[in-house]
Amino acid sequence: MLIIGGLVQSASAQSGDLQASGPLVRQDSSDCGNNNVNGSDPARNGGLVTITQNDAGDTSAAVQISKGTPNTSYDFYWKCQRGLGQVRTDANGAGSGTFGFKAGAGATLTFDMYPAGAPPGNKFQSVRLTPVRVATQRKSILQLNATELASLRRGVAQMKAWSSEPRGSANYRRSWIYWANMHAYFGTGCASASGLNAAGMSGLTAQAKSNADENATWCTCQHGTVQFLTWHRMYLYYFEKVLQAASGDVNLRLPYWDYESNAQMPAAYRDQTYVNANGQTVANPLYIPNRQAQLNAGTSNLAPSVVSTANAMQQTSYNPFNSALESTPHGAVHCAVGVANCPTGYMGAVPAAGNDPIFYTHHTNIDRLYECWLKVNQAARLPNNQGQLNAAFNFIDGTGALVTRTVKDMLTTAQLGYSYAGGGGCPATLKVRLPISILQETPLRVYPLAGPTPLQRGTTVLPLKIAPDARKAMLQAAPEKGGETPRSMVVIDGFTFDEAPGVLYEVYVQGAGGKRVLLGVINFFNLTAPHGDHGDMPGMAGASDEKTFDATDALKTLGAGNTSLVIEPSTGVTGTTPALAARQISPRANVRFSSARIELR
Ligand SMILES: [Cu+2]
Repeated sequence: MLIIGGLVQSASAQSGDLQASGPLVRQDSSDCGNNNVNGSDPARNGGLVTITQNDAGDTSAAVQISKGTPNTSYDFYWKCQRGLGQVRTDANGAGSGTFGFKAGAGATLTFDMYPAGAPPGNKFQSVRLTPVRVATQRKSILQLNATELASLRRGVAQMKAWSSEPRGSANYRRSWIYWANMHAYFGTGCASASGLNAAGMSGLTAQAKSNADENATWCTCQHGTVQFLTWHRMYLYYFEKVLQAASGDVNLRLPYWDYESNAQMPAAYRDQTYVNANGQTVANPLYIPNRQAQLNAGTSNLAPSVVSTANAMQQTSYNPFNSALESTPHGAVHCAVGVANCPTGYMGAVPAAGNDPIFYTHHTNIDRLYECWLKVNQAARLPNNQGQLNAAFNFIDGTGALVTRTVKDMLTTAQLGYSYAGGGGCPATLKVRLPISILQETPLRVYPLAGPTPLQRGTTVLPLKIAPDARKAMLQAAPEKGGETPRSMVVIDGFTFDEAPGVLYEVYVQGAGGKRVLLGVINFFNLTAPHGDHGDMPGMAGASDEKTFDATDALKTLGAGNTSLVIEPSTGVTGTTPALAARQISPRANVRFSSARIELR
């Protein structure tokens, strides 16, 4: 840990660090040990202190004020020892700061906090905080031992039970339905309730915000924006805190589903019952029936195109990586897990997805892949746009209190005190593809391939009519790239349909003798996301973003002969055929795109 001028530069919680967390209570005085401070009345709690400590006693205290006096500087004290620094509140009475100091490892700590002059009625005392050793590593779902899996089930079951607590209560804010609704929901103020008519939505009802906390937190998920990765990292951090509180296990960490290594739905989520600690067979809270049937039965796996990280991992800067990872595997996995692809329930529709326990395991894997990619060169790869970094989002902490946090305070796993277990490792595609040259901002050359094109209900084959000299240019070193061979990117623009097709589309380059190389897969998950401030999502018809695939290696492999672009429907799971997938497509779907081209970058 690096401590500079009292501010902790990198409060990195390694595995085996000591941690403690507790409320700041509005109370004028107490003894040095804060022996008469009681944190059990949420109405008197104005903030939270979180302690992280190593065995040498290097200690960081992260302070979050949630209900202070607006626009006020509070002096924060290690009680009866010394001042640690100041925290300034904003117009809403919220503020945060992190302070480093040296203390006895595992010794009980107490703090107090008040503005200059110590005015009565505006002073806060911490509860007694005794740091204890906690697990900090998120592991693969396949690596959890029986105790860890039992904690996970207990936590999810408790959050589901809290869904019937009174609206506006701290427990309701920690409930399963509240957290699903924080992501998005069907109903007033989010996505049109007509989405509930799609297949696989049994068990869900239209929702509506009913109080200030719900207004501040519901339907705040970020999709199709640069905050996709940053917001979901923050959301998972607080979901994990709530899950720890619900399970009563501070060592519980979110597991991830590494589907690129094992594409079968994990048994922990697939089994309808399990045998609990008392030997009783009981319902498994991680199972729901609202998933693609063969996946949920364990008889099919996610398709290789759906779980591939290859397109994302070759990106070299944040924005393109963020959108590539959001598309595949993120969106593709969502669609493949939904009962009949996007926009069906629960996973195939943004407003329903957070109701499926596998959602959090899926997103923890997305966060892990983000971390793998960042590790290559974190300083260069973290987002650095000030507008993005200063954006603030609202969440609910482990006690059920509303918190407002900025992106820059929750950007890295070091700031957040967790890491990923080494076991699963990072995708091989990350190692194979590196180092790779930076893609040109603007293409060196553009070769048009097709204008407006309707897709067949089966396989669409588009001959790549590229002049011989253009072909040569594609596979040749370019002076503009300092002698490197440019990347050949296939760009398909203006994908649209009249009715959701209920399939994914795999994109291939096909060479002589029908030999194919997969470029990637197109999914329509984001078309189910609520849009901006308009509240209701548009009808299911609509244009999706342009789709870009790197065809460099495919064109190299298949040579300069006659090649075609092949676009083929897929259900996203194994054990089926394009013909069977095509039968799922509505005759009214009319899927089409407006143009296709190859860009040399
Ligand atoms: Cu998602």
